[in-house]
Amino acid sequence: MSALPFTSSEYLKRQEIVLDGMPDNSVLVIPTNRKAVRSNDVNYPFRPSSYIMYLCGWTEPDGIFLARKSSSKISTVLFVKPRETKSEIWEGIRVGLEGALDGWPIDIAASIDDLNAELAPLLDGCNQIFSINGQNNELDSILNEHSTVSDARILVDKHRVIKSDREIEIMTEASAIASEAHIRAIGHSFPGIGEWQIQSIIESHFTHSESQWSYPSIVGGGDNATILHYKENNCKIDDGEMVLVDAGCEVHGYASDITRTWPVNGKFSEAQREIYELVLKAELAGIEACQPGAPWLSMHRATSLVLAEGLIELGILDCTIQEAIGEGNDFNGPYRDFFMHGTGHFLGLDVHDVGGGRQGDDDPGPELRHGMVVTVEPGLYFGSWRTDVNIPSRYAGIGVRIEDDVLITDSGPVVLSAGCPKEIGEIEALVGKLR
Ligand SMILES: [Mn+2]
Repeated sequence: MSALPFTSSEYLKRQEIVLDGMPDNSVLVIPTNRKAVRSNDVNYPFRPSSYIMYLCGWTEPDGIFLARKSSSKISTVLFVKPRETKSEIWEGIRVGLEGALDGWPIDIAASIDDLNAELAPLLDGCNQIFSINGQNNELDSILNEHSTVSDARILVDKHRVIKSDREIEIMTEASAIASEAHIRAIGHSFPGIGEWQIQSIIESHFTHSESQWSYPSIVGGGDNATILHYKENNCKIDDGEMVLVDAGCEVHGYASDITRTWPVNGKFSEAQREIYELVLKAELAGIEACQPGAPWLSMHRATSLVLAEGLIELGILDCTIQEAIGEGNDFNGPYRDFFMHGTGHFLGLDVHDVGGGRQGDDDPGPELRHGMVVTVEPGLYFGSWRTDVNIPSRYAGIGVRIEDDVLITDSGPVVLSAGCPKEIGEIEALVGKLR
């Protein structure tokens, strides 16, 4: 038997609710991700498709989940690689057909090696096919020959965005592991530490906790903190500089996503403190805006108002709040020179999870609802290297982002990453103290 993260009945409920959205005599076909070659016979680490994990918990490479609805009845098939000792000696022991049938929430297991022959009778009599194109070329061509293929993601995404109690339990664990990793990184910091050394502290804690990163860790000291998707992690961080760490892990495929920023010498300078306190105030306002029934953009509006007002107070912007926010309240005014990304995104099986528009986009997005998990992550960035805008010398080289993972509930926001310190006093008390 397998040890899947969810009960069989939870998977069956997901299958049922997704197929509820399909017409009678239609079929849902969900391939997993392909293995990707790194060089010669070495592959990149395999990561299964979030959709196949969601629907049946399958994590081996080479899987296709199929669910057919005919006469309002659901039947499911999982195509897997059959057992084969000669390959298993090299690649590891497979679940195989018997194993899949025994441990996974499906009706029938079939060999993926016979896909063409096995698929034909299953597609017979189906008027509509829902699938995800571009994952598996062989599958795509078989399906396209049979009929036009509609995008399966819209059927699944609206359910994936609402998390069950068990999903929340797993995401709470992922947030706790990432919180502890950040605490260790803060506690081991010192002037002159390498960005890569902080990365190794963070990621070794992920591994130690039977987890792994959910996206490549960003560790940016000084000006590197002003590069939003900085990934080199190869500079030393000098005395007097801050470091921004954006790192999260995954548990059973579910992501956490946390950002903290701290001075490597353990003491915020006056200028660093001014920017940090402003971003923290914006983040708290953003979390407070995470209420059920609130429009998607309400978090972004809340953080933006605080940041725009603060930028004026600090003399960085010389205009009215209305001008800072932008003409016609478009939240596209000059405050965006220093806060150029969205306030958050959905979080789940994907770190930028399904469910709707990203904040800062024009898409008004969905309403927040009980069971959704979002990130709240305002920031301010004053890259000394910028040529597009005047960077006040007092703040040059400062980049601050603070990010937490927030569960929307009917009784208000619950911060899943609350174990990770972010108050100035807490951070100053922790830097270097675990060395
Ligand atoms: Mn994020």
